[in-house]
Amino acid sequence: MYISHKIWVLCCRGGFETKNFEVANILKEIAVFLEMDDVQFKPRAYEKAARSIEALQEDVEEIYRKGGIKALMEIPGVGKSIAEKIEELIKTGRIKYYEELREKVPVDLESLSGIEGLGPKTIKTLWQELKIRNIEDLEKAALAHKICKLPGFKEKTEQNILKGIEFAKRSKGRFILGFTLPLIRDIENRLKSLPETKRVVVSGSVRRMKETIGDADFLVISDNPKRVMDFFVSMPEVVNIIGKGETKSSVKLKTGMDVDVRVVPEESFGAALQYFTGSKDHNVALRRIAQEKGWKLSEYGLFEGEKQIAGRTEEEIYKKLGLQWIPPELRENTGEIDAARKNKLPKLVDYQDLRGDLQVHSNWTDGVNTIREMAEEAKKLGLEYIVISDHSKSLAMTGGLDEKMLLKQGEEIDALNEQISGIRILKGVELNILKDGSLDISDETLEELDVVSAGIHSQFKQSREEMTRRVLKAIENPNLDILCHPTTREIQKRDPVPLDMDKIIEAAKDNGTILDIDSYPDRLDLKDEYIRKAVEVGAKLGISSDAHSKPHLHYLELGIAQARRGWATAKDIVNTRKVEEFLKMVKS
Ligand code: DGT
Ligand code: CA
Ligand code: CA
Ligand code: ZN
Repeated sequence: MYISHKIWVLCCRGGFETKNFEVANILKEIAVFLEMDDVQFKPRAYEKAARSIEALQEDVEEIYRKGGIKALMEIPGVGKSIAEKIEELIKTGRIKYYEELREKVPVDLESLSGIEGLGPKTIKTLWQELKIRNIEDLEKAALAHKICKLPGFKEKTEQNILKGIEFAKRSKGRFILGFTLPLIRDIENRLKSLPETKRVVVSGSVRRMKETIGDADFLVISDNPKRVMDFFVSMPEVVNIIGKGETKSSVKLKTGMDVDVRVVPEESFGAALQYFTGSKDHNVALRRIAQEKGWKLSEYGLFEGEKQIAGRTEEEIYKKLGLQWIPPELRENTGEIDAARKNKLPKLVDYQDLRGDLQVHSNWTDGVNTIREMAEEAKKLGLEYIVISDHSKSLAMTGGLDEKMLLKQGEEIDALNEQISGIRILKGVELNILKDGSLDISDETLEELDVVSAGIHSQFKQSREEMTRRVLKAIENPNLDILCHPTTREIQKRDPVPLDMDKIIEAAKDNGTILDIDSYPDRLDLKDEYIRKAVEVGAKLGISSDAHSKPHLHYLELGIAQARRGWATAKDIVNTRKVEEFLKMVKS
């Protein structure tokens, strides 16, 4: 069982600003600055700490307040030196070390390093040679063919930079849900803790659990809207009040994201929730059904003439319209309304349904925590098993394991299973699918493991035919159990590799290979459309956190949301099964 929702409520207390986002961003930037100067190891350490902190359920400032530097050092990946820098930020509002690094290369790192293919070294060179500070400068220089004239740069580099800029423009103004959710839930809990609020709900794309969101839309029931609005616009992370009224206010946060709050009457709450949850296309279709019946549907209710006939709850609105209540994750007008009319909505996999996690990394490779720590944390979350799937040898940058190390890790897992009760640790690996579709660990060794996963991690630039052939070959390998992050996309960063997904899904079904839904916030790979195809075809699906430190285990929630948006039921997801049954499915 996975109890994410309960955990959020337990961990997030209200009343103060969440520093996590700011801390994580600064640490990530320090990593990039250090990499510019060829510093060894440290960049990875800063990056890992940042990745842990952005996934934390608790505010770092609160952690510090309660336990000082020592408590900070218990955050996975945070050592003494990083802890001291976080302390400095909390105490003084700045980190001197970071400011000194910034002075040397004063560029807009956050946006520049978001461009695919623009590594730290390149950013530094572009600053030194062409004084490029931000994306506008970069675009100008590329269009004027100034970049390809620099030593070591090619025409091709310039074209890739322009492509990267296009990509960044397309995703501009949207935020990756998983990285933003901790802050949104913190605000939600602060609003809930006000004596003046009777109910607080997030609607919009957040409630639909979309991969990225434009803004967050809160709905509130309150007898004293003025107090709620006063509180809302004076939250410490607000940088700009876009509008403030009795029933609606909008603010911009430090993170760049807008948040709306609407106070709505209790008797219209369901109608408002339905309307502001959207999607717009879903709403338009619903309104048409109401019109066909001679009624009118708005954010105030369902009306027959002047008389409100539904609106206090969402359920009564859908019911009046002759529909089953539709889970928010399905509300995209892609067939859910028809299904609801016929009483044929799938019973979606629930947020409590996962018993196992199919991809967990440890400090044997590029993870932060030990196998024991990961297992104990997973057990706390209610999981019954985890697959330890560290990287294999051809991913040298992660310190990937070779045959000998994998067998040695297996011995440690055997020992841990003896020592720890209440959770089973399975032996796995995340192999690299090589250019020709072969795997990088010998069959003999793979036979010793419980679960074998593989994915593409390099050589993304093949033709659609080549890439499809490569992945098909892996799927057909009898040793492979799970194809992980099948399209290898990274949201807002990298397009999926070109693949004939119909063929891949068919082949996965025919070979009994599990298609993984990687829950990491900027992966969410498979995406909803392919999940739905896999469900229709009857291919096996799995959900994994891809955790590289303890806090990342919470990301499973996002993978479950993704599965729900792909219309998957518990039966479609292999790791809703008990461990013995799961292992039987893997081996069949
Ligand atoms: P976002 O913020 O871009 O991620 O996406 P949403 O879906 O949260 O959109 P947002 O914040 O603009 O509006 C919230 C909901 O309000 C939206 O899902 C449906 C509803 N809504 C907004 N504009 C319209 C509209 O013009 N017509 C209808 N029927 N509904 C609308
Ligand atoms: Ca929204
Ligand atoms: Ca909005
Ligand atoms: Zn991977």
